[in-house]
Amino acid sequence: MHVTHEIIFAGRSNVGKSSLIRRLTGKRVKTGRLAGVTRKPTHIAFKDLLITDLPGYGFLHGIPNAIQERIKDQIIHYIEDNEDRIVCAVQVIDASAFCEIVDRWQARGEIPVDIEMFEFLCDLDMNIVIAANKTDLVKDRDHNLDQIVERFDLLPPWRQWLDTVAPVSAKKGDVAALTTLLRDGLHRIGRDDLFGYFRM
Ligand SMILES: Nc1nc2c(ncn2[C@@H]2O[C@H](COP(=O)(O)OP(=O)(O)O)[C@@H](O)[C@H]2O)c(=O)[nH]1
Ligand SMILES: [Mg+2]
Repeated sequence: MHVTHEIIFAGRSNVGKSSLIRRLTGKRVKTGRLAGVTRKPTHIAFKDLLITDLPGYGFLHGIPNAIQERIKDQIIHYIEDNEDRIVCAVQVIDASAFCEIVDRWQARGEIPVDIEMFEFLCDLDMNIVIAANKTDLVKDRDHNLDQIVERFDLLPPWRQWLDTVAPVSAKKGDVAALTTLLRDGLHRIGRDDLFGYFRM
């Protein structure tokens, strides 16, 4: 069927993009043999809706900087090329490591790649969902999420952003918050018929 809508999953390598898609849809996306080395977007199709698992961006041990930059450029181009059909951009982060990584980049005077990606998606006026994954590893969840939204320049408390932030754990199968936001997005474009493809 001709693809008219798309939901993309973007995020650093190893944050759990592929695991989340598997939990949400019950379908396995092809993954590279080594974590994070998937260079090309991989897809699942439900009728005219495409689910896209984008390559991981950001530093990854053992992969040269030039290649990492090229992957990031490819992701940006992919999103720009398909902008019109993307109904939701899910930006996946590792809630247990996010703040530390962002602060480390900022201390070096660099823009953290996650923040750069978020701003890029905002500039395109995308419907963005931040999927804060690996919450099973986090002790004080509310505090952690407050710290996370602050780094995205969203005013805490995080519960003010329930339409943007979905705390999840792909590992525990706790993805209802994300399913709800994706279904909301589909409902807004009159596509309740696709609800069934996303599990609670
Ligand atoms: N503790 C924990 N580990 C997770 C979770 N989701 C994914 N992982 C693990 O994180 C690693 C990377 O997951 P993957 O889905 O391949 O990440 P991707 O590179 O973003 O697609 C794997 O070892 C997963 O088992 C989660 O919610 N909690
Ligand atoms: Mg993956």
